[in-house]
Parts: sequence; C-alpha cells; structure tokens
Amino acid sequence: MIKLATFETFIVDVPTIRPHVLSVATMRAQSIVIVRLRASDGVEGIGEASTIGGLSYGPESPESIKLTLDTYMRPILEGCDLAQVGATMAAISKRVVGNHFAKCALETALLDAKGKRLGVSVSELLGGGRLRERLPVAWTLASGKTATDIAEAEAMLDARRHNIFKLKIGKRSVDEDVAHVAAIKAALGNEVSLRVDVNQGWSETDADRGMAGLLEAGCDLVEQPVRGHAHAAMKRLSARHSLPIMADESLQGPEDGFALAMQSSARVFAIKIAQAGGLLAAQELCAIAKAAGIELYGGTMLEGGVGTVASAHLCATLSDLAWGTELFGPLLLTEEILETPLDYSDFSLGVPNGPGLGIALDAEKIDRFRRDGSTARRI
Ligand code: MUC
Ligand code: MG
Repeated sequence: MIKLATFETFIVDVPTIRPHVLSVATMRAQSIVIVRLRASDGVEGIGEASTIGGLSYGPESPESIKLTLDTYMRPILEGCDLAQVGATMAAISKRVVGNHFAKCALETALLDAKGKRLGVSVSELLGGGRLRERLPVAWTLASGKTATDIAEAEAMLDARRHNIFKLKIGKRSVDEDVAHVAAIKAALGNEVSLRVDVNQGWSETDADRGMAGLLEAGCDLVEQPVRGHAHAAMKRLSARHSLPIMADESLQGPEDGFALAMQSSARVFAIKIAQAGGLLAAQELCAIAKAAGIELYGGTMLEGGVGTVASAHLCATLSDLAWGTELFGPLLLTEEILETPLDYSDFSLGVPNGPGLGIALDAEKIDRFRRDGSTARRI
C-alpha cells in the first residue's frame, strides 16, 4: 500500500500582464492554490486549483480551497492507498460534498504521482491515452478597450501565438458590446475566429438582441450568455438563434452535462477540469457530450502552469475538439511558475510528455510569490 508521507498546500499570487476585465471581476493577479504531496515510495505529485476574482466567479475561493484540502481531505488521504486514484477520490467524495476545485487539485496531484510511478504521462492514464501532441490555443482579449484589444490581437497573430480570440463582454450595454465585437472582427478579418464570453451577464431578452447582433458582426460562438442555471432560457435561445451557445458556468459536473444535453440547451461544452470536479469527472462530461453530439472546447479557469498542463493532458485524449482550447492561463501572468517554460508556438500548446504531468515547479518563483512567504514546510 502506497501511503501519504507529506502533504502541503500553499497559495501563490502572481500578477497579470494587464488588468483582465470580465463581467464579474477585473483581475490584476491570479491566486493559484498548489497541493504538493509525497507518497511513502518517495514519489511526489503536484496539483492546482485556481478560480477567478476570489468569490466573484464561483462558490470556492483560493482560501476555501486550501482550507478544504488541509482540514477535510488530508485526514481522509491518510487511510487511502494513493496508488489507487479512483478509489481514493471515491473515499474523498463520500465525505466531502461539492468542492470541485479542491477535488480537482488533489486528483491532479494523485495522477501526477501515479504517472511518475509508472513512467507514463497523465494523458496515458486517461481512457485510451493521448491522441494529439499539440492543442490549438485561443487568447482572451479583455483589456476593456477596443483599440488595445485590436493591437493585442495583431501582436499575437504576428507572433503566430494565437489566431482564435475570445472577447469578454457583458459588462457594458448590449449595443456597446456588439459594436466592440464588430470593430475587432472588422480589424482582424476572416483569418481569425472570434468568440465571446458573457459570463452570465445577460437576461434572455438581452441575449436575443445580443446574439442577433453578434452573428451579424461575424462572431462564431457565444459562451454562457445567461445565468448558468437558466437551462430553459438557454434551450429557447439555442432554438431561436443559429449562433451556437457554449455552456460554461452551467457545467458543474457530469450531471449538469446530462441535463443540458437532454434539453438541447447548448451546442458546445467548455470542459473545465476544476468545474467538473477533476479530470476523471471531466472525462465523463466529455463522454456525455460525445454521445449527445455536443461539440467540445478545452476551457480554462486561468490556471497557472500546473492546472493548465493537467487540462492539456485531458484535452490530448479527446478525439474531437471542434473548438480547440483556451489553455493560455500561464501567458496572462508576468511569470510562469514552472522550471521549463511551456511550448506555446504555431498557434498551439505542446502537451508535455514526461512522466506524470511532465512539469516541475520553479522553487525560486514559488518562494517569491508564495502568500505565506514561508519555506519552512517545503518538502
Ligand atoms: C471563463 O469564464 O471562461 C476563460 C478565459 C478567460 O479569459 O476567462 C476564463 C473564464
Ligand atoms: Mg467562460
């Protein structure tokens, strides 16, 4: 039996390269919760959970994620065989309701350790294994200013980093937002795919007006136009508009995926490992989507390197990823917290292929950004 030897959680606060303006919050830094465990065979695993704007986006905050891991999950781990990831997570779920982000961080660390132990990457531990080495990556334009967004997109195109752009809208009036999208599309042309994320900012009436205008403006996809629980409104909007709706905040796990699929409320799912409750739950969500003919997109909670790579491993196992991914979180931060920078090139991200997640934390950067400033408990 592989037992828990040491367990540590900490928060690192890393500044963003510019303010990131969403309808729910303006981010100036990302708070990344890291869990690092060591098993009795000496193998270490790392995982991450990050959310957006404290409690502005969802019900878990960086501080609550850390508390859940330390106070409620760690004691359960002490009685588990850590080599058995599914059984360990089942033991956790038996005693911890919800708390999907904390569960995802822990499960990621267990999968990282298991992969290292077996000498295979996390993607090889999931389903049929890896189907692709690189993933298309969108960038989010969210400076809050149209001209700045256009200049930012042009720089990304010149650098061959991104040719898919997501615009954050829903904070200003519908007409202002549609004009903003139309101006960016007119400036960037048809080589780019432009999508929007309203982050639940619209009523159904706003969405009717907004979706008609967005289609006209050349937008390809609208993400979470209305409240996440408004499945019926999403169903009506999906029936009325040819612009596809992508569910994001609506998807808090496989059960939500099933409900949305049953009602035809969304044509695309944003797969977020943290929102789903971990990589294994996200896989279940993907299976529901596939069976229902719903298209997939690799979503992000703007995680740092660890959570981004965990998501990339899952996305690498998907046969259809019609809308690509937005796994750009590390690029929004002033510094990456990994030893080796991730490979963002040719409009895509290379999925690391070493054992486990295939990455390591940069100790100096972790020390510098760690909220508690403490190195005393480092393993
Ligand atoms: C979200 O709601 O999808 C993803 C990209 C981005 O800029 O914000 C996130 C969150
Ligand atoms: Mg979203």
